[in-house]
Amino acid sequence: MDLEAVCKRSLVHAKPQGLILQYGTAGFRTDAQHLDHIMFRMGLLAVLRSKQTGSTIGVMVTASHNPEEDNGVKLVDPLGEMLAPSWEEHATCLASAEEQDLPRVLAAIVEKEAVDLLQTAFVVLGRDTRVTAFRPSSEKLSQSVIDGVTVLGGQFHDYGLLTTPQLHYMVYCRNSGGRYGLATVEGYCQKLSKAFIELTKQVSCSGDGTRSVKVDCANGIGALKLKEMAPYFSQGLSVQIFNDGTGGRLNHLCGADFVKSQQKPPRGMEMEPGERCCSFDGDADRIVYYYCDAAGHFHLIDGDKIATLISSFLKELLLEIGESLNIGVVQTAYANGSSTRYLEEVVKVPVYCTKTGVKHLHHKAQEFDIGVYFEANGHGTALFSEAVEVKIKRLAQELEGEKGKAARTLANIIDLFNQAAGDAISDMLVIEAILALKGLTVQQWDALYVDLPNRQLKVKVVDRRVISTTDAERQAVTPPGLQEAISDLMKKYKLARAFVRPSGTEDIVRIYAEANSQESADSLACEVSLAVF
Ligand code: 16G
Ligand code: ZN
Repeated sequence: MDLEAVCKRSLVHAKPQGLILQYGTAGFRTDAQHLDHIMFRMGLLAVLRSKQTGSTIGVMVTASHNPEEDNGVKLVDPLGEMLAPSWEEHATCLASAEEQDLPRVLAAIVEKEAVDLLQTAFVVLGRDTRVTAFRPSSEKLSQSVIDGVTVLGGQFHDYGLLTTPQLHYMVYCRNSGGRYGLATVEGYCQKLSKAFIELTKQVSCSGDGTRSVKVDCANGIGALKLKEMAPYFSQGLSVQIFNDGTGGRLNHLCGADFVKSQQKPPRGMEMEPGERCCSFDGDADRIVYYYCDAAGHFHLIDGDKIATLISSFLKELLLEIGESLNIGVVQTAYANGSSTRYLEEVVKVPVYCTKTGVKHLHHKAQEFDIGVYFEANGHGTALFSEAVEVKIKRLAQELEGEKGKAARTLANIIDLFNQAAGDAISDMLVIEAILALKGLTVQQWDALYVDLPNRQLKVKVVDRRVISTTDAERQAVTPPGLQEAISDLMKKYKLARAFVRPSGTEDIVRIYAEANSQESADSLACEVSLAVF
């Protein structure tokens, strides 16, 4: 490791003195002006992680649903997963080191993680479409990552524009020795589209014709990648793209985060009653569906209802095949109480709750033969153990009749999921396939259960770290007395549930409350927010 060269090069990407940023729930994310040194250093860190694991590591430049002037970066581990927690700490240390401390911090990571410096390193990069007039864009920031990679002698492949889940997919493919798929955009499009067309072929046989869906792409990378992919699956589904980036600003009044938090349609979407519409977020790793009814009322179908549709379908298929596999659904505290009850009592699947943040859900979902995880905000996927995948694919060839048909459906569903990360394009195709196969309208899907009225609030406090939680963020541990206060408030309302947690992405505290009426949910949230001060 040529530390002298690193230090010299680092001066080109000098860290503003005193600036401390943390590797948060989804990497570093802040105003793009403050990120150049972070990018360079994440290039360095990716090389060390690659040398340590002997695998390809990914670096994604994106700030997802944040405003356009922000940017961010996250590292992707060998199996396409989020970076391991101990390395998140290294990322924070490296990002916070003043120039003169850089050699010491790098050497400490090498020693602590027993990095073999003689190993070769390979890093792949992807980036979203952020281009801003006065701030460094994703393209420029990617160059800084590359600078960090090369100064440590790492090799790289820059995929350029990719959705976040596409980059996760590429990393997984490259490290699975081709088992998972071809590590190219073409390979991704082909794998998913082939599975989707196989699935929907059965539907056209029953005379349903081509389906269509309206997609709000948040003026982001999703628009580009969906346009690129649409021709591959056009015989099964036609997509009408809105907010494709040609007229509006990224994530501005549109996208999955806006639709979910505002509970209203995105700007620019033309909705006819009963039409299926969906929104991606800025880097296309989240999706929510919605429609408006004949009276013009807006209905949101969030990650919880997506998880319900998917897990009931998988359960039905297993029943038809006659296989009893261990299936589990993973949610966070934000999951609507009605969804949890429906999953447990009607679908009859065990439901688990983890802390917010994809890595926690993903990790838990890996414990099952089939693990379905979704955050209410629309990030999620399904994971199938390798043994299950092999078995189902064998059964798909061996079994005949209805059992064989169900096994082949499941085999294609497995291929249609992006098992490396929640993926708006892949999830959309899974949902469209399931709705088509089951002959469900969007209203019928929505009617599976009725969400409990709920309210989310955020409050600014002097130091959000005074609030700590346990039981997957459902109980406050500190400050003393807070949990007792919340529990007392909940007793005043029917079907009430409330919790507070410090945000992992913003300097605020979030409050969630649900109850049997909107008025109750609203006042419970309000009362809890007062208890936080
Ligand atoms: C990040 C997480 C998302 C989580 C959100 C919570 C990933 C890829 N993204 O966007 O899963 O829901 O943070 O934000 O992990 P909060 O901590 O501010 O509530
Ligand atoms: Zn995102």
